[in-house]
Amino acid sequence: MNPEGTMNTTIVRAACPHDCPDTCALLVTVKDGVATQVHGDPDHPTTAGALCTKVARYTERTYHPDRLLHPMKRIGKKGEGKFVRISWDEALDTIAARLKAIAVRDPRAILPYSYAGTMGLVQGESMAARFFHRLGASLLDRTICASAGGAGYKYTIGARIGTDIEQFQNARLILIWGGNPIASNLHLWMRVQEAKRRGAKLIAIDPYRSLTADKCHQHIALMPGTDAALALGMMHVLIREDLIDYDYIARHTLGFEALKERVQEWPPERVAQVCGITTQEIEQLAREYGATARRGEGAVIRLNYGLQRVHGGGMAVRNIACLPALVGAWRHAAGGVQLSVSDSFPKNSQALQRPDLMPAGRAPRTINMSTIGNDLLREASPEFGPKIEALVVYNANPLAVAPESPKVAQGFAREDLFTVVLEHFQTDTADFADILLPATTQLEHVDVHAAYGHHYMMANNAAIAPLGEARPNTEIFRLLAARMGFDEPCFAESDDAIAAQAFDSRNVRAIHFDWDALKQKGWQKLNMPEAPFADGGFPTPSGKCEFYSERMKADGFDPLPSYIPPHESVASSPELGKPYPLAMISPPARNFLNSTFVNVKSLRDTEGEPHLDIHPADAAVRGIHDGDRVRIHNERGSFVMKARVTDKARPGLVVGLSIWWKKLASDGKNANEVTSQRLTDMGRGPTFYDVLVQVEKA
Ligand SMILES: Nc1nc2c(c(=O)[nH]1)N[C@H]1C(S)=C(S)[C@@H](COP(=O)(O)OP(=O)(O)OC[C@H]3O[C@@H](n4cnc5c(=O)[nH]c(N)nc54)[C@H](O)[C@@H]3O)O[C@H]1N2
Ligand SMILES: Nc1nc2c(c(=O)[nH]1)N[C@H]1C(S)=C(S)[C@@H](COP(=O)(O)OP(=O)(O)OC[C@H]3O[C@@H](n4cnc5c(=O)[nH]c(N)nc54)[C@H](O)[C@@H]3O)O[C@H]1N2
Ligand SMILES: [Mo]
Repeated sequence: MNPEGTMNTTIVRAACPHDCPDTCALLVTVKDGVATQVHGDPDHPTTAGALCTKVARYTERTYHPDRLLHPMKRIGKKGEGKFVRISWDEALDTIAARLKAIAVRDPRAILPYSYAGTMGLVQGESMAARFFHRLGASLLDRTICASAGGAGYKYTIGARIGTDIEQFQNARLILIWGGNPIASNLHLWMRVQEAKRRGAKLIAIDPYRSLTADKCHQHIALMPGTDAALALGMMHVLIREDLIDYDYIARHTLGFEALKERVQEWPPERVAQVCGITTQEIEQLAREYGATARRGEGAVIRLNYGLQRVHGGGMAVRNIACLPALVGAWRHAAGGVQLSVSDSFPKNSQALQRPDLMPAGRAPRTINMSTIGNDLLREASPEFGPKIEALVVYNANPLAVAPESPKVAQGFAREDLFTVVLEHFQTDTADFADILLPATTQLEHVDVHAAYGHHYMMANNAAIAPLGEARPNTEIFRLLAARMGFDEPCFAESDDAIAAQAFDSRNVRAIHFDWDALKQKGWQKLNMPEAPFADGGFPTPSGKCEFYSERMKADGFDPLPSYIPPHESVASSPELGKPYPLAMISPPARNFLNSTFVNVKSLRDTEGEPHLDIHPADAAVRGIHDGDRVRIHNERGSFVMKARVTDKARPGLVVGLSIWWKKLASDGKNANEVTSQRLTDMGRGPTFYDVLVQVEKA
């Protein structure tokens, strides 16, 4: 209350920190120091005043009774989740002492483990990265989400730059390929719907009739992991039927003649066989796509990451990224393809993360986050380097999200492993911590954001004071750095000082970047051309869209578009297909954000309990009825879900929307019990959707 006895109400400009393409502009209502509501900023063009159901409930998460509010140390067994409160001094002294003792022997035995719990450039990888670089810790290869597709896209296009979301309403044909924007990219979906109202046709390409596929005019339900073949088939038909743009091809592409020869091998009949769809679907798709571009109308592909979580995921994205150049779709601002636009932002990673602080003279060791299960169980060896002795986890929940969870849990349970977890909540991973530290949420700290689904630099002002004794990630690493004796000036920088270095304002795209101004306004659009490749200018070595890639050849890949079958499918691994005949995918649930929000009761209640969608034919032969509890299993493990018998899952496929907290499931397990640690063709990514299982009544 102010002296007059009325409430002090302010509106604070913030940004949504979550791993989602939309990176919304938020307006936080604060009454007497308490955040009471979070709204989408109506003035920010892509947020347009709308928020998803999760972030609309942000205050429920922030003030959740289970928030971690003070440091704790473990008293029970690893994984049991029993802790007692300790002081910050005791926590930091303990951590510094343990890390110092290990670093004296070999700092590479220490591993940071983080991902995108927050996408903030400050609370993500700034002070933390500086700390681990200076320490000489192992580097983490952050592959768990998008590295396969990113690699495939870059071979073809050069960088993750693509069609502006603000153009999608102007398209006439929209292919939603391996994505479910109603759940995972709501603000793109709003524009896609506007395009639909204006007469656009929407086609979903997805093994599952997702919420989005259900709302499209057409749904092509191919088998998981076969998209590369579909793109080859489309190119075959486009070239055969002369639906291509010779002028664009001649001026802005490389390797057309070789591509033409390659796609001869992929007539629709072969593609139909591989993908489990009809030749008509392939021909009609190619014809509509080619004809739309030929008419000079926007033919756009929203390509998402769902399709690259399989063995050939990198190649699939690479092939699809060839399509717009072949038909000249890039000429139209509402044509082309958007996978991610993250490379549009001139991020100043050097200043934020200071890789120059790494000790000279010894090559760093890199650990792939997607194989953490195996790597925690490895002994020291000349190839591997030292055994992992300490793990510092922040912005991530590997126990729930990393593949082959039984191995991950076994690794985290090692008695000789020292584990620190920085968290908001006592997650599945936190249960394994030796020291558990309370971190602030987005409402309690400062940050600056790039996006991967729009072109705005975003500011996040702190709306409220930290709850309890929670501290920002940056502050925790600042204090640890002091205890380790790191005295470089960068370890004393404030969060505002770090944010002010986030973008390179000498770069023409971020020429307007000024941290103080951004904090005031909340957002600022990058200076980007309306149609990024209308006149070519691809950021590849040749400056062209590379149908043929010399770099791929040098990296040991087929330099032309090809098809790499799944590690596990009935067709590609018939031996495995006998005991485990069903393909399983576990894509995002609408009410969760990966494993974040699973502990918010209202959202969990909306999602129901963990369920598995199975086709009526597959259910019938197993005697499974709707609502039965079923056990899903393979050689790696098993877990239980409630069956939903529905033709949303195509025959041969089961779908378990994810990612549940293991401890909030009836059997303490989730879909990652059965996923594998095998990697993608490119980018060393995980293959979450490349899994064979059997399902039976529990
Ligand atoms: N609500 C919500 N939003 C999210 C997330 C979340 O967990 N919940 N996660 C965020 C994160 S981290 C990411 S990376 C993004 C994007 O995450 P994506 O992985 O792109 O997820 P979705 O948009 O759900 O789209 C995945 C779709 O791909 C389909 N799919 C699976 N395998 C294949 C395949 O082999 N081929 C094809 N064509 N389709 C396939 C699935 O059935 C699903 O409908 O979403 C972000 N947004
Ligand atoms: N089976 C299956 N597994 C998957 C996927 C799938 O589709 N299926 N998707 C994969 C994908 S695309 C991704 S991106 C990964 C996601 O994996 P993660 O990046 O690990 O994502 P989350 O599960 O959301 O966990 C993030 C954690 O960070 C915490 N956090 C948030 N902000 C802060 C902060 O400021 N400080 C600290 N210290 N902590 C914070 C949150 O509380 C949360 O527990 O999962 C992958 N795993
Ligand atoms: Mo992701």
